[in-house]
Amino acid sequence: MNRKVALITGITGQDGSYLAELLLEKGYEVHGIKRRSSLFNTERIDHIYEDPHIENARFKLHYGDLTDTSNLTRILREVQPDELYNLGAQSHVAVSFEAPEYTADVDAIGTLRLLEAIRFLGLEKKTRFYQASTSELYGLVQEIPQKETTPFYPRSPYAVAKMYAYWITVNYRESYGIYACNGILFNHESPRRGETFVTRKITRAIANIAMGLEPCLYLGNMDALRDWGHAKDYVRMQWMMLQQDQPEDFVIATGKQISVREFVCMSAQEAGITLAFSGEGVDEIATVTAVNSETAPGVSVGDVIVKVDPRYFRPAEVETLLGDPAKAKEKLGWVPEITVEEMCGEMVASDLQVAKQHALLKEHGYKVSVAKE
Ligand code: NDP
Ligand code: GDR
Repeated sequence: MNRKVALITGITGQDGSYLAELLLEKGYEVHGIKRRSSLFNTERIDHIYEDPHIENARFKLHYGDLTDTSNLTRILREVQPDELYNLGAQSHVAVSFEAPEYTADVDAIGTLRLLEAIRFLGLEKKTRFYQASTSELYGLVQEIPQKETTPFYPRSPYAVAKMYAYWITVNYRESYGIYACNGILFNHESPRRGETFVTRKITRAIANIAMGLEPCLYLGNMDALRDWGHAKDYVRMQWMMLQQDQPEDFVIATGKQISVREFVCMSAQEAGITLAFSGEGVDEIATVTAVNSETAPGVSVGDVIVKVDPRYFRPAEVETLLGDPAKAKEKLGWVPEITVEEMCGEMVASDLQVAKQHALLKEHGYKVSVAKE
């Protein structure tokens, strides 16, 4: 049978899990690279896992790491992918200030390692390459909204590493004729988003606060503006980019932006909590002004449930990002289908479900620990 073969780095992450689902639905054989970890780290893909003993299994995992050249080359030689999606990365901007060298190794040189493996194995004409580029490349924005031609001005070790990855992808396309493209993706979220990114941190904390499991959410810069979309819409576009006749780079965004503060209000509202913000800078707080006691039994009017903690400020901040997805719409017919309001609703509902289970356990005397950064 002649089915397409895809290899995904970062398959255990948010995007990797949605992309793997999409490709399996499309009939691909999907291979993924997962890191060795002392605990299972496959929660996001357990529902699509196939026992390797099953004949003709279409979903296969390989141990690997973007810092390990020989391992990546061996996996590529074994899998011989038609499409290679490089989604693996140390993807947290704030963490990249703490671990800049590691971030550069994984996010910048890791990309080079994959492109070199394609070349070394003579797969230039076979393997199409997708690079997970980012709106963080625009950093200190030079133009509003940002499109494919907007100059870059990265503002973190993460963004600088991703800038190398962006250009090495372009360079290998131009130098060796590899079908390689960059998706310049603006922030995208989902119930599977990592718990330390701001949207998920907010929806998870609001759910826990609503159920009386924690008292307060601590945030950094609440003025930051982001163009937030849904990961499901964005992985569809990753696949579409590799199906064109010619490789090109595309901005993927919704074209709308809201602030972190607005996302907090939206999430609280989803849980039946109305908030009023007061104070400025590090003294800003959010107080409950109305509450539906059925949906948020753990909260009362007058409670202060959001505060600022300067610990979450970054050495250099990206204040505002707003994408222009016109090229993606024009050339590929791509438009996002899920609004930020719908996405927020889905995330809060999912986190409330977990919080309710935890509250029930607590009520019956079981110890419940709510992991936080
Ligand atoms: P996640 O952080 O959810 O997933 C990152 C993945 O990379 C995980 O599977 C992780 O493994 C893996 N990984 C981390 N370090 C290594 C390593 N050294 N070797 C191999 N794998 C590694 O990110 P997202 O799914 O949100 O994002 C996917 C990609 O898109 C990333 O490259 C990110 O930088 C980029 N991006 C994301 C955007 C977003 O808003 N989500 C926007 C623009 C770009 P493990 O599970 O073991 O930690
Ligand atoms: P970002 O996402 O840095 O845009 O990178 P994140 O959700 O971490 O931050 C968005 C904005 O919110 C502000 N913020 C906080 N952020 C976090 N994480 N925690 C807080 O407590 C907090 N308070 C305020 C941040 O300062 C920032 O301005 C994401 C990642 O997925 C990258 O991999 C990807 O490339 C970009 O999106 C596009």
